[in-house]
Amino acid sequence: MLSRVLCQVARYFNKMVPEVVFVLGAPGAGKGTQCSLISKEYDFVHLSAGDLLREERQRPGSEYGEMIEQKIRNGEIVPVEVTCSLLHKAMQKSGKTRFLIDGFPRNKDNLEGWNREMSDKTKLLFVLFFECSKELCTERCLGRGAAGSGRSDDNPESLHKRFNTYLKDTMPIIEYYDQKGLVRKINAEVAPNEVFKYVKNAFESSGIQIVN
Ligand code: UP5
Ligand code: MG
Repeated sequence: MLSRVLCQVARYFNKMVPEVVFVLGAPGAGKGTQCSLISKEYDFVHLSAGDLLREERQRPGSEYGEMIEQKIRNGEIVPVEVTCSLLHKAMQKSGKTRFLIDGFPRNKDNLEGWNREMSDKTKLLFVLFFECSKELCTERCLGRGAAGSGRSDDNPESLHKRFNTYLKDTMPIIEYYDQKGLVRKINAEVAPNEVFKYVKNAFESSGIQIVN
């Protein structure tokens, strides 16, 4: 009897620990598109680190605005203290407990900062990794830029830098999680709805149910 009660208490407190899925992949691989689809069917809040940084850049009086713009335009990565604090605040503000963290952690500084500040406050479920060729990703981002995305990094020069950063800094992070058996690789070269079918398989095989 006592052990059953203790088990229930443990489960209750476990549920309180926010659960996160990191969503990684090259610029234009479809992270944001898939996160929107996931958050419609699953009980996960989509938090895009890039969107949070772009919002902070626009916030009147932000002490980081200029630095963020410079980093984004140059395809460089913003110091983790800034990004992690924006993510933490957004998690708290949502009042929810399950999060898709889109586009983070993307380098060693991000990983170490998250591990220092957040890893014992959260549970990492797995890492979704969208695999897509450089050619296709570039075509998608340039297409989005031509269609008026307004993103200061959807141009050939910034894209070249974003890709270099992705290969040099982000791939080692994906490999780090892969060695821990946490990476779910997704073929992101097909149409969005087809990609989403693979995503659903990944969620299902991790025991996560559709809610809507
Ligand atoms: N599209 C999507 N899926 C498609 C499909 N299957 N078939 C055909 N077209 C598809 O999609 C990109 C475009 O492709 C869209 O037009 C879409 O319709 C189409 P999207 O879903 O936006 O792809 P995504 O992978 O999200 O691409 P994004 O450009 O957002 O990726 P990045 O990782 O480059 O951008 P992010 O916003 O995460 O980061 C931008 C910058 O912010 C970074 O370079 C960095 O400077 C900074 N940053 C940090 O410093 N730290 C962080 O933690 C995060 C960001
Ligand atoms: Mg995105």
